[in-house]
Amino acid sequence: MKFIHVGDTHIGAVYKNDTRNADIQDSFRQVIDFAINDKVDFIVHAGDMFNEGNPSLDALLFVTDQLNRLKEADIKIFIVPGSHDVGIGERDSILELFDRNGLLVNLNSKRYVKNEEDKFILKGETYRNAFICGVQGKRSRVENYIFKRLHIEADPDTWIKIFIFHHTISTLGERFKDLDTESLPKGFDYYAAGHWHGHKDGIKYDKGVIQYPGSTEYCDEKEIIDNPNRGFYVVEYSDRGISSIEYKILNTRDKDILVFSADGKDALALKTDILSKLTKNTGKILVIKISGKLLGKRSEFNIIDIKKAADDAGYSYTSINTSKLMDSDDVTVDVSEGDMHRIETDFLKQRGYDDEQIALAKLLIESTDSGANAEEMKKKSLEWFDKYDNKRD
Ligand SMILES: [Mn+2]
Repeated sequence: MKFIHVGDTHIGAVYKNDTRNADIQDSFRQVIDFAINDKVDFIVHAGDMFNEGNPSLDALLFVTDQLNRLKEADIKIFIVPGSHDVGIGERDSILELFDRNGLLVNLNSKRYVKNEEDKFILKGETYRNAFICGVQGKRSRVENYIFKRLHIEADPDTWIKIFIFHHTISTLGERFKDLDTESLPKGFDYYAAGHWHGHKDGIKYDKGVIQYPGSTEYCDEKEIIDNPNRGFYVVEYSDRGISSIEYKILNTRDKDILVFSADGKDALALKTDILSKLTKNTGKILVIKISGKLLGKRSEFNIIDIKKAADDAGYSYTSINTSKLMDSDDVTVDVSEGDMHRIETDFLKQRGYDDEQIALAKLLIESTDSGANAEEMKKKSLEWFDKYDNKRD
């Protein structure tokens, strides 16, 4: 028997670039092609099927077509919703629509979960001698609460047990974690993880193994730079348990990552330097990172010209990161002491923002930090406009 473990396919508008959004669909299509050609028994998807919880019609139709291909090939797909699969203000995930139409199995559909006072009772499915269950991802970091009360009604008579989850575990780094690794339930052979877009395999846990396939396409510039490959796993098993796990690399677009220092250059010299490094190509991804201190003003450095030159050279997507580019006007803020509030305010003041602009910036920083929901943010923003906007002419 054989299954595919994939996650973070992010179908939808990840980029403001049609070619890249089509690439994201293409990677998903490659996974489905593989599943059909290789006649796998089923697929487990670890969440973030879609990039937005309210996907566009284009994204919905694309996924419907691909899931219909699987259905025709008699390949079931089991999934838990990821943090992106639930729309803001929605109770259910968009995946529920596909579940009700028989195109996938949402393992966090109501028939699988029962939330009691002291217990979160979770059922799963037995399919092709595998027991499969899972816990969906949430946007807020309250997961330990569910996991501590988790009570799984597992089928004891299967060859293997698979647990799907959509969280970044502490083993990957305390800073990013939304779940302590030890909170994961014990007794599973395969932990099909999602949420972390990097690829990480072979994390031993209890008698099983935790696997992160990563996203099937680069979802931002950092992923393009940090992780060389995108892919998914093919897992084989028998009555003796899991016999092999293979990482399959997806075909993604070629890329150029160019790093520049502005030190000792004026805007024109920096631009000339960058343009000289662009080469003719047919549709590569281009990431440009610029750091250092520019002679003169940063505003004299025009990234539009660079983007235009990159388009002309044939690049299909260009990202220019100037967040580490300084100029002679740039300020430095002492961060050795004091709280974040003071550091942020000092920084914004030194950059020449007025009190009113700082108040809005602080409001937005605060709202995102506290994981405020849409309603709260709307309320706070309106309060802000009431307070400041009527002062405008
Ligand atoms: Mn994701």
